[in-house]
Amino acid sequence: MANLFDSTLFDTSLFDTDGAIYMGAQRAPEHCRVGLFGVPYDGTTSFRPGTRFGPAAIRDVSSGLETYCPQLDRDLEDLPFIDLGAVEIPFGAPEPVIARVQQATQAVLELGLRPLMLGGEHSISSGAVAAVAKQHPDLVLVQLDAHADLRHEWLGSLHSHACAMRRCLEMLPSGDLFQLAIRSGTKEEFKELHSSGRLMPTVDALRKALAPLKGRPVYVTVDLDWFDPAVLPGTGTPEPGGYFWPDFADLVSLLQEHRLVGGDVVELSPQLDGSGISAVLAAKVTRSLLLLLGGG
Ligand SMILES: [Mn+2]
Repeated sequence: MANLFDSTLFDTSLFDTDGAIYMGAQRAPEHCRVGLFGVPYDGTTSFRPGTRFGPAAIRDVSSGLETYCPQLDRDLEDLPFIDLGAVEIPFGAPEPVIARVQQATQAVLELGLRPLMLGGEHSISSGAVAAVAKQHPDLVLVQLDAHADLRHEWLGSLHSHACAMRRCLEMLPSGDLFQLAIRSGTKEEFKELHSSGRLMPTVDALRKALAPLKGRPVYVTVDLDWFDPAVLPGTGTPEPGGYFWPDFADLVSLLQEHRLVGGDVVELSPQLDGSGISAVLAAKVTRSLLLLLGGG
């Protein structure tokens, strides 16, 4: 496997730098604030696989975007960030993959960088959240998703992507999880969403809930199926009735007022969308999160 790093600062065997790089990124961690990495894994995907191709597709199309974000009035060219490539993972069962993700995220944190992970399926998030919550025990978690992902197990696996948030919650000492505008799940999951007070029906509701937590470290996990299938058809479990760019932009404004310390963008399955617009949307979400992570 190729290794382009010239760094003695960390274990470079954790990452593979074959393939494209996200626009504007560096390959050396010196002077960087944010560490981007991909996890090309779709081992538990229940309906339509293909998220293993997500990180590469996001990088490929990123060069078609501007580096400047008018909403944030920030430019990626002014933000030194590293694209570490893909985490080297074994295919098959999720447990060793999640352990590897935790190890890789830990390495990114030890470099003094804020991690941004590109999936891959949603089950990988618990590995990243575990590492970030170890550094920030008061971490607050915000989830964008069509699905509640609160199952204890699914098809015999504790680490199916349908259990992603259940596993993340176990890694979150504060228990402060906010689930934004979830629109699909079991009756039991919705009962829990309501009784726990974690379901935020709108960005405005989230704004109010986060207001007293200002200053706390925040991690945002973006399952791209939160967006409407009309604008993001390239995902394995599409769910009609979703959201659009202005809704995400509203969230970006909200996150600007908070201390974002990590995040992920998961569940892009680029081969399910021949037009390629899903990957472009995912790359733009990535740009917003990079700029938020690098900004405050
Ligand atoms: Mn989902």
